[in-house]
Amino acid sequence: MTQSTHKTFCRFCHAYCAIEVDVENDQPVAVRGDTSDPIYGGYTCIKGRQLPEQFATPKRLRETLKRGPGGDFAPIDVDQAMDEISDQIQRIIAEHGPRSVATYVGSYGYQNSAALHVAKAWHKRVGSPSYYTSVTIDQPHRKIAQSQFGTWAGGTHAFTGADVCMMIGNNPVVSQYTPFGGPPPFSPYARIRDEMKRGMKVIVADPRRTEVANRASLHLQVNPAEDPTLLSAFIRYVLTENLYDAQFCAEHVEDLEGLRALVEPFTPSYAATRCAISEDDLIKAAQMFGEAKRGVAVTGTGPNMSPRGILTEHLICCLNTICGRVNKVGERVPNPGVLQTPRAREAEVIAADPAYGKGPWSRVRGLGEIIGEMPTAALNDEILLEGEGQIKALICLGGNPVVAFPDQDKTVRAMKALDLLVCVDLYQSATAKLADYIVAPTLSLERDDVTMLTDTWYDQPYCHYTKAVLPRNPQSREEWEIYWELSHRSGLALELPGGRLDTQVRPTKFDVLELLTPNASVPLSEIATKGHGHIFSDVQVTVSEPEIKKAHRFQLLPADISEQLQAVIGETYWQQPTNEDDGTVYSHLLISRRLKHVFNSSGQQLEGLRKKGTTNPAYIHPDDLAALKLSSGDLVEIESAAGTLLGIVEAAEDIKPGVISMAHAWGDLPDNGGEVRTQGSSTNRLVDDDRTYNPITGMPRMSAIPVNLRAVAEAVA
Ligand SMILES: Nc1nc2c(c(=O)[nH]1)N[C@H]1C(S)=C(S)[C@@H](COP(=O)(O)OP(=O)(O)OC[C@H]3O[C@@H](n4cnc5c(=O)[nH]c(N)nc54)[C@H](O)[C@@H]3O)O[C@H]1N2
Ligand SMILES: Nc1nc2c(c(=O)[nH]1)N[C@H]1C(S)=C(S)[C@@H](COP(=O)(O)OP(=O)(O)OC[C@H]3O[C@@H](n4cnc5c(=O)[nH]c(N)nc54)[C@H](O)[C@@H]3O)O[C@H]1N2
Ligand code: SF4
Ligand SMILES: [Mo]
Repeated sequence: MTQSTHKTFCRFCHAYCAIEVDVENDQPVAVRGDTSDPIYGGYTCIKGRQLPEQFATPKRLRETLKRGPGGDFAPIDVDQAMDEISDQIQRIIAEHGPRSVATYVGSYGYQNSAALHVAKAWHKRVGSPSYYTSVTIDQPHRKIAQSQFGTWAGGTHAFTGADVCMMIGNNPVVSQYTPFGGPPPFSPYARIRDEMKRGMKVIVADPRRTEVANRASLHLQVNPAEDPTLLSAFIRYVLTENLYDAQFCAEHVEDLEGLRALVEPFTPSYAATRCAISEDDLIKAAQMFGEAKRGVAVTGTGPNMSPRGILTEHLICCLNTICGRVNKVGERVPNPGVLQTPRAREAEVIAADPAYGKGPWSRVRGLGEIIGEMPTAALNDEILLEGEGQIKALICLGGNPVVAFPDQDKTVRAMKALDLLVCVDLYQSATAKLADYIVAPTLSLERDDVTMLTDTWYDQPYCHYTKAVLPRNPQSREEWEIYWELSHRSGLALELPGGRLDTQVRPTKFDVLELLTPNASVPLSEIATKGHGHIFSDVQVTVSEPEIKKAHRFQLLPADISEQLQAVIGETYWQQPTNEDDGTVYSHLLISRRLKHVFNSSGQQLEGLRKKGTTNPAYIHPDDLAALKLSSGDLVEIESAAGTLLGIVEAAEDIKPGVISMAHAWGDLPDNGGEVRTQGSSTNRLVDDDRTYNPITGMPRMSAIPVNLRAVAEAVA
């Protein structure tokens, strides 16, 4: 028997915890946190510790499957599959044009450090704009808001060392995710605890008393979808109480007086009533935030899935900026990135440049490219709508549209309408069941990777290059390799930032990653020699005076922000959950959340994780449950204007009355009903995407969905 132990990092989620893996006879047998790692210090979670089961489970695909004429799948040699897929794609491009071939990169595309860039390079090379990712149904509103607001070249305050952090609709203790300025998503609980010990105040605004709210200095248990109200009240408070940075505003901000006038109606008492929180708490929180010197407010998926995501993100930019929460001349940028191309960190505004409205255009709903990608909320329509530009083929890299996309029934129709659906997936997921080919992916432990995605998420210049821990399954392919296979067969060379990818000889992962990081602050070859995670403390950057002052200003009132803020005043969700389109009233608002033991739809297959739950319960306050004459464990039908789902109710004291909290990406194909207790159901059955949606991202209301619920007899299930 051969035995060995390897240092690597976990890629079950994007936290990339440094781990040690024990391997016996080429099989992983145990995973532990690497206590010697300078950032992670030995942290792991229950998901990462299941990598041995993920390797061993018979449910996992070890070879590529092809759908036969009868509809059943049969194994096919991977090279043969690549020949066939390449032929079909070339034929579809010749017949329908390059736009007809699309990629959707889902969350496991992001977990491979080369996938996004190589897929995008292929799309550029063949001239297909049809490049979609999960980001445009995640938190695209943040980047869009920032793009029309302007950014500070010196960066905004980091979490570590700040006096305050306000988190609005994110829960990093469970999700291991926060955008810049929130707790770094690496053992976040320990980070919050340490900073609070030092004196940081933490404010959380969430309709649920979340794991992070439990640790906060102050929890505002707000109504869902009231984030613009809450933030407007905060802005009004810091302006009226003179807690803002007047000097910074005078120099760098446009339209301060206009914003002041617009937030005037959002008095503490009005906002507290709408948010259904105490006025005293709202004032205390606004004061806590305003009186601090360092630290920012951040958001997460909650407000991004709720209506007015761009407005919420914009108001976050406004609040942080008027309080001057940016790195000023002489301050260190805690982590400029190890793999990034170095750029000037001057004390000035990079001018607003809206990341939308320039095309290429979608054929539906007036949508267009956003943040350099086509909007995923329009992908189904682009497949279903006949005519020039119709999408005929889709390569789905580690994503699961059937449970993750808004409007499940439409998604199923779209996936079935494709001439070619290729899924690169570890399992026969709800989506992969509809595929023509399911390609077995190379497992994370079988491949080299570098912490590219998280490069600027750390609060220190940390980087980890890992070599493969296990020998590669020769019948598998990496996500990026699918595009190399296409390039190899068509002779179209892919251009990466550092040069051309050889079409003839299969490149190594290292070759590809090197071509993706040609101007890294530390060369990849040096990072790779470490063999473990390392802080590259020489990567030091300090904010400097601009060499030539350009005097750009932050835009406090770009685009239709004034109109939107005025319209917020007329809203009535807080009085009664109402469907905007026809005024129908409902009893509850259903909000989204994450569960610790799964990563979206991943992990639901593993016995070690199923012990923690085999469904996505509809969590509801016990008083609401009693009023509905329901008990925990009852089967219910939840109904919105768009559809219904079967769910299992569960009493939870931490949910605000009037709210139901339910995780997304559960369940199987919708006609596979009756298995809600063992598979859960998709909350995207309650969402449709062609009535009320964000006019820029196309995202419909995926949280704060007005719903009714009623008991159903078990036999119906
Ligand atoms: N209503 C509602 N809808 C939502 C959300 C919400 O909060 N509410 N959240 C949205 C968000 S933030 C996101 S990111 C999307 C997620 O959308 P997706 O990324 O499309 O969904 P996942 O369930 O993460 O899909 C991951 C797929 O990868 C497969 N997989 C697992 N391991 C591997 C691997 O090693 N390699 C490969 N190639 N595949 C693997 C899994 O089997 C699964 O099918 O959903 C969005 N949808
Ligand atoms: N364990 C685990 N980790 C994950 C995932 C997972 O499925 N499981 N998914 C990953 C993905 S794809 C992403 S994008 C990240 C997301 O990371 P987060 O954004 O931290 O996601 P959540 O934990 O769902 O936190 C969203 C919070 O918003 C609240 N909320 C819902 N609607 C509203 C609203 O209208 N207003 C306010 N203020 N709050 C609201 C919910 O109660 C919830 O607590 O997590 C990632 N990490
Ligand atoms: S938080 Fe858990 S799943 Fe995510 S990288 Fe760390 S160990 Fe893996
Ligand atoms: Mo996400």
